[in-house]
Amino acid sequence: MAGLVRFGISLEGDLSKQFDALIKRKGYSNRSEAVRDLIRQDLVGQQWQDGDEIAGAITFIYDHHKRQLLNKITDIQHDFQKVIISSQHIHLDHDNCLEIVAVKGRPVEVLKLANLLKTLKGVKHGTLGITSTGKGL
Ligand code: NI
Repeated sequence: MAGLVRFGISLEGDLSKQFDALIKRKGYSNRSEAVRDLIRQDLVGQQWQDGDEIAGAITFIYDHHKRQLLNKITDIQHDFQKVIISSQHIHLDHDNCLEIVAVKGRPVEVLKLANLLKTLKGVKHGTLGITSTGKGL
């Protein structure tokens, strides 16, 4: 890793106030850490756009009583073994299951998997959290 580089940023008064309020609300210890996160966020977005290998988590909830749905979810996950690095099933309550699928791979494959799972009938809600493998950040 290269050494620390310092540079100044000029902001309009209003924007600066809003930024400080955001830092406080999010709990950053200082402006530098907040700026670093903003930059990394943009870099991660770039990695996705460039089709680089990325990491993420697909999280979804579904109706436990729909047995056919369980089979479909399992079938889909077996088809995406190269992308899935781990999955966890949590019995939320009597009726609902929560599943968290950790993924690593090309964005196009990860998106395909996330969309297949999220759009299954009986899946009530799903999200894809995207991050980076950490390489190059
Ligand atoms: Ni369950």
